Amino acid sequence: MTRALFDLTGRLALVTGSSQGIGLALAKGLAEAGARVVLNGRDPAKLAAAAATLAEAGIAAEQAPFDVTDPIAVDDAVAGIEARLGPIGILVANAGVMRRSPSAEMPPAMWREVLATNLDGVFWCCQAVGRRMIARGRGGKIITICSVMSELGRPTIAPYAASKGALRMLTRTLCAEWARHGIQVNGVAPGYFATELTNALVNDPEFTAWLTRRVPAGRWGRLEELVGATVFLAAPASDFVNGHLLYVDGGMTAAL
Ligand code: GCO
Ligand code: CA
Repeated sequence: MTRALFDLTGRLALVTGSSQGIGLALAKGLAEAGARVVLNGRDPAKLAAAAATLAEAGIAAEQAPFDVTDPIAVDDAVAGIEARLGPIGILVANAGVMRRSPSAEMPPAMWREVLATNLDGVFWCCQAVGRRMIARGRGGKIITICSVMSELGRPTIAPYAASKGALRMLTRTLCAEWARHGIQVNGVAPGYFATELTNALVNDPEFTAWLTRRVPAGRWGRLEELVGATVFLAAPASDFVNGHLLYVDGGMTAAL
Protein backbone atom coordinates (compact mmCIF):
# COMPACT_ATOMS: atom_id res chain seq x y z
CA MET A 1 0.00 0.00 0.00
CA THR A 2 2.60 2.55 1.08
CA ARG A 3 5.05 1.14 -1.44
CA ALA A 4 2.55 1.67 -4.27
CA LEU A 5 2.65 5.37 -3.43
CA PHE A 6 6.27 5.45 -4.55
CA ASP A 7 6.06 2.95 -7.41
CA LEU A 8 6.81 4.28 -10.89
CA THR A 9 6.27 1.01 -12.76
CA GLY A 10 4.82 1.64 -16.21
CA ARG A 11 5.69 5.36 -16.25
CA LEU A 12 7.88 6.88 -18.93
CA ALA A 13 10.25 9.57 -17.61
CA LEU A 14 12.22 12.09 -19.66
CA VAL A 15 15.20 13.58 -17.81
CA THR A 16 16.89 16.44 -19.64
CA GLY A 17 20.60 17.02 -19.25
CA SER A 18 21.13 13.47 -18.05
CA SER A 19 24.40 12.47 -19.69
CA GLN A 20 26.16 13.33 -16.42
CA GLY A 21 25.81 14.80 -12.94
CA ILE A 22 22.47 15.29 -11.24
CA GLY A 23 20.45 14.34 -14.32
CA LEU A 24 22.13 10.98 -14.70
CA ALA A 25 21.77 10.21 -10.98
CA LEU A 26 18.08 11.08 -11.11
CA ALA A 27 17.48 9.00 -14.24
CA LYS A 28 19.04 6.03 -12.46
CA GLY A 29 16.93 6.64 -9.35
CA LEU A 30 13.69 6.89 -11.32
CA ALA A 31 14.55 3.68 -13.17
CA GLU A 32 15.22 1.91 -9.88
CA ALA A 33 11.75 3.02 -8.75
CA GLY A 34 10.30 1.28 -11.82
CA ALA A 35 10.14 3.97 -14.51
CA ARG A 36 11.36 3.58 -18.08
CA VAL A 37 13.78 6.46 -18.57
CA VAL A 38 14.74 8.56 -21.57
CA LEU A 39 18.14 10.23 -21.30
CA ASN A 40 18.75 13.57 -23.02
CA GLY A 41 21.78 15.67 -23.84
CA ARG A 42 23.17 17.56 -26.81
CA ASP A 43 26.13 15.29 -27.49
CA PRO A 44 25.06 11.82 -28.78
CA ALA A 45 28.43 10.28 -27.82
CA LYS A 46 28.17 11.45 -24.19
CA LEU A 47 24.58 10.27 -24.13
CA ALA A 48 25.55 6.81 -25.37
CA ALA A 49 28.25 6.64 -22.69
CA ALA A 50 25.69 7.54 -20.02
CA ALA A 51 23.32 4.86 -21.30
CA ALA A 52 26.19 2.37 -21.17
CA THR A 53 26.82 3.29 -17.52
CA LEU A 54 23.19 2.58 -16.71
CA ALA A 55 23.27 -0.65 -18.72
CA GLU A 56 26.06 -1.87 -16.41
CA ALA A 57 23.62 -1.34 -13.54
CA GLY A 58 21.00 -3.38 -15.41
CA ILE A 59 18.99 -0.37 -16.59
CA ALA A 60 17.94 -0.17 -20.26
CA ALA A 61 17.63 3.59 -20.84
CA GLU A 62 16.42 5.19 -24.05
CA GLN A 63 18.35 8.08 -25.60
CA ALA A 64 16.99 11.30 -27.09
CA PRO A 65 19.67 13.76 -28.17
CA PHE A 66 18.29 17.27 -28.58
CA ASP A 67 19.08 20.85 -27.60
CA VAL A 68 16.68 22.23 -24.98
CA THR A 69 17.35 25.81 -26.12
CA ASP A 70 15.65 25.20 -29.49
CA PRO A 71 11.86 25.13 -29.03
CA ILE A 72 11.22 23.46 -32.38
CA ALA A 73 13.80 20.75 -31.73
CA VAL A 74 12.28 20.19 -28.28
CA ASP A 75 8.77 19.80 -29.64
CA ASP A 76 9.96 17.45 -32.42
CA ALA A 77 11.91 15.37 -29.92
CA VAL A 78 9.01 15.05 -27.50
CA ALA A 79 6.66 14.09 -30.37
CA GLY A 80 9.22 11.51 -31.51
CA ILE A 81 9.69 10.02 -28.02
CA GLU A 82 5.93 9.67 -27.54
CA ALA A 83 5.45 8.12 -31.00
CA ARG A 84 8.20 5.60 -30.29
CA LEU A 85 7.72 4.83 -26.60
CA GLY A 86 4.33 6.14 -25.50
CA PRO A 87 3.19 9.06 -23.36
CA ILE A 88 5.71 10.85 -21.16
CA GLY A 89 4.25 10.73 -17.66
CA ILE A 90 7.21 12.32 -15.87
CA LEU A 91 9.42 15.19 -17.00
CA VAL A 92 12.50 16.12 -15.00
CA ALA A 93 13.61 19.46 -16.46
CA ASN A 94 17.19 19.35 -15.27
CA ALA A 95 19.42 20.59 -18.11
CA GLY A 96 21.42 23.55 -16.85
CA VAL A 97 24.77 25.25 -17.25
CA MET A 98 26.99 27.39 -15.06
CA ARG A 99 29.19 30.27 -16.21
CA ARG A 100 31.12 32.41 -13.74
CA SER A 101 32.04 36.07 -14.11
CA PRO A 102 31.82 39.23 -12.03
CA SER A 103 28.58 40.94 -13.09
CA ALA A 104 30.32 44.19 -14.02
CA GLU A 105 32.36 42.36 -16.65
CA MET A 106 29.84 39.78 -17.81
CA PRO A 107 29.73 39.51 -21.61
CA PRO A 108 26.20 39.59 -23.05
CA ALA A 109 26.71 36.19 -24.70
CA MET A 110 27.46 34.58 -21.34
CA TRP A 111 24.30 36.00 -19.78
CA ARG A 112 22.20 34.81 -22.74
CA GLU A 113 23.75 31.34 -22.80
CA VAL A 114 22.85 30.63 -19.19
CA LEU A 115 19.33 32.02 -19.42
CA ALA A 116 18.73 30.23 -22.75
CA THR A 117 19.44 26.83 -21.19
CA ASN A 118 18.45 27.19 -17.54
CA LEU A 119 15.25 29.18 -18.01
CA ASP A 120 14.10 29.17 -21.66
CA GLY A 121 15.10 25.53 -22.09
CA VAL A 122 13.10 24.44 -19.04
CA PHE A 123 10.08 26.33 -20.33
CA TRP A 124 10.27 24.76 -23.80
CA CYS A 125 10.45 21.28 -22.30
CA CYS A 126 7.61 21.90 -19.84
CA GLN A 127 5.51 23.34 -22.65
CA ALA A 128 6.12 20.49 -25.10
CA VAL A 129 5.45 17.79 -22.50
CA GLY A 130 2.72 19.68 -20.61
CA ARG A 131 0.56 20.43 -23.63
CA ARG A 132 0.47 16.74 -24.48
CA MET A 133 -0.35 15.80 -20.88
CA ILE A 134 -3.24 18.27 -20.99
CA ALA A 135 -4.49 16.88 -24.30
CA ARG A 136 -4.48 13.29 -22.98
CA GLY A 137 -6.32 14.30 -19.81
CA ARG A 138 -4.50 11.79 -17.63
CA GLY A 139 -2.33 14.18 -15.66
CA GLY A 140 1.39 13.90 -15.16
CA LYS A 141 4.38 14.97 -13.12
CA ILE A 142 6.74 17.80 -13.97
CA ILE A 143 9.80 18.41 -11.83
CA THR A 144 12.01 21.43 -12.33
CA ILE A 145 15.55 21.26 -10.97
CA CYS A 146 15.95 24.47 -9.03
CA SER A 147 18.75 25.35 -6.60
CA VAL A 148 19.52 27.05 -3.33
CA MET A 149 20.16 29.89 -5.80
CA SER A 150 16.36 29.97 -6.31
CA GLU A 151 16.42 31.72 -2.93
CA LEU A 152 19.95 33.00 -2.25
CA GLY A 153 22.41 35.11 -4.21
CA ARG A 154 26.16 34.72 -4.55
CA PRO A 155 28.85 36.75 -6.32
CA THR A 156 29.89 35.86 -9.90
CA ILE A 157 26.89 33.67 -10.78
CA ALA A 158 24.23 36.30 -11.58
CA PRO A 159 22.66 34.62 -14.64
CA TYR A 160 22.60 31.25 -12.89
CA ALA A 161 20.94 32.67 -9.76
CA ALA A 162 18.54 34.74 -11.88
CA SER A 163 17.56 31.66 -13.87
CA LYS A 164 17.03 29.50 -10.79
CA GLY A 165 15.02 32.22 -9.07
CA ALA A 166 12.89 32.44 -12.21
CA LEU A 167 12.34 28.67 -12.15
CA ARG A 168 10.75 29.03 -8.74
CA MET A 169 8.08 31.31 -10.22
CA LEU A 170 7.76 29.25 -13.41
CA THR A 171 7.08 26.19 -11.24
CA ARG A 172 4.38 28.06 -9.33
CA THR A 173 2.79 29.51 -12.45
CA LEU A 174 2.63 26.17 -14.26
CA CYS A 175 1.05 24.71 -11.12
CA ALA A 176 -1.52 27.50 -11.15
CA GLU A 177 -2.34 26.79 -14.80
CA TRP A 178 -2.12 23.02 -14.99
CA ALA A 179 -3.13 21.64 -11.57
CA ARG A 180 -6.73 21.39 -12.76
CA HIS A 181 -5.52 19.00 -15.46
CA GLY A 182 -4.14 16.64 -12.83
CA ILE A 183 -0.58 17.77 -13.47
CA GLN A 184 1.74 18.39 -10.54
CA VAL A 185 4.58 20.83 -11.16
CA ASN A 186 7.14 20.91 -8.36
CA GLY A 187 10.81 21.71 -7.97
CA VAL A 188 13.71 19.91 -6.36
CA ALA A 189 16.19 22.49 -5.11
CA PRO A 190 19.61 20.97 -4.48
CA GLY A 191 22.21 22.53 -2.26
CA TYR A 192 25.88 21.86 -2.94
CA PHE A 193 26.61 18.57 -4.68
CA ALA A 194 29.89 17.57 -6.31
CA THR A 195 29.24 17.40 -10.07
CA GLU A 196 30.81 18.65 -13.29
CA LEU A 197 28.97 21.94 -12.72
CA THR A 198 30.59 22.54 -9.33
CA ASN A 199 34.09 21.32 -10.28
CA ALA A 200 35.62 24.75 -9.74
CA LEU A 201 34.30 24.75 -6.17
CA VAL A 202 35.08 21.13 -5.36
CA ASN A 203 38.70 21.77 -6.35
CA ASP A 204 38.92 24.82 -4.12
CA PRO A 205 39.75 23.75 -0.54
CA GLU A 206 38.87 27.22 0.77
CA PHE A 207 35.36 26.88 -0.63
CA THR A 208 34.87 23.46 0.93
CA ALA A 209 36.10 24.78 4.26
CA TRP A 210 33.60 27.64 4.02
CA LEU A 211 30.78 25.35 2.87
CA THR A 212 31.18 22.85 5.67
CA ARG A 213 30.85 25.67 8.19
CA ARG A 214 27.94 27.31 6.34
CA VAL A 215 25.76 24.19 5.80
CA PRO A 216 24.13 22.83 8.97
CA ALA A 217 24.82 19.26 7.76
CA GLY A 218 28.52 20.17 7.60
CA ARG A 219 29.31 18.52 4.27
CA TRP A 220 28.72 18.35 0.52
CA GLY A 221 25.62 16.46 -0.62
CA ARG A 222 25.84 13.03 -2.22
CA LEU A 223 24.06 12.67 -5.56
CA GLU A 224 22.02 9.68 -4.41
CA GLU A 225 20.53 11.94 -1.72
CA LEU A 226 18.55 13.74 -4.43
CA VAL A 227 16.77 10.59 -5.53
CA GLY A 228 14.22 10.29 -2.72
CA ALA A 229 12.84 13.80 -3.21
CA THR A 230 12.61 13.28 -6.97
CA VAL A 231 10.91 9.89 -6.77
CA PHE A 232 8.45 11.38 -4.27
CA LEU A 233 7.57 14.24 -6.63
CA ALA A 234 7.30 11.80 -9.57
CA ALA A 235 5.08 9.31 -7.73
CA PRO A 236 1.44 9.09 -6.61
CA ALA A 237 2.66 9.95 -3.08
CA SER A 238 2.78 13.62 -4.14
CA ASP A 239 -0.54 13.83 -6.03
CA PHE A 240 -1.75 16.78 -3.89
CA VAL A 241 1.66 18.46 -3.59
CA ASN A 242 1.85 21.21 -6.18
CA GLY A 243 3.88 24.34 -6.91
CA HIS A 244 6.29 23.39 -4.15
CA LEU A 245 10.08 23.61 -4.02
CA LEU A 246 11.63 20.81 -2.02
CA TYR A 247 15.07 21.87 -0.81
CA VAL A 248 17.62 19.10 -0.49
CA ASP A 249 20.41 21.23 0.90
CA GLY A 250 21.52 19.91 4.29
CA GLY A 251 19.62 22.78 5.88
CA MET A 252 21.44 25.55 4.04
CA THR A 253 18.40 27.71 3.21
CA ALA A 254 17.05 27.31 6.75
CA ALA A 255 20.07 28.81 8.45
CA LEU A 256 22.26 31.88 8.29
C1 GCO B 1 27.95 28.11 -7.00
C2 GCO B 1 27.47 26.72 -7.34
C3 GCO B 1 25.98 26.56 -7.14
C4 GCO B 1 25.57 25.11 -7.26
C5 GCO B 1 24.15 24.75 -6.95
C6 GCO B 1 23.68 25.11 -5.59
O1 GCO B 1 28.79 28.64 -7.68
O2 GCO B 1 27.48 28.64 -5.99
O3 GCO B 1 27.88 26.32 -8.63
O4 GCO B 1 25.26 27.44 -7.88
O5 GCO B 1 25.90 24.62 -8.51
O6 GCO B 1 23.24 25.24 -7.91
O7 GCO B 1 22.31 24.78 -5.46
CA1 CA C 1 24.51 18.51 -15.12
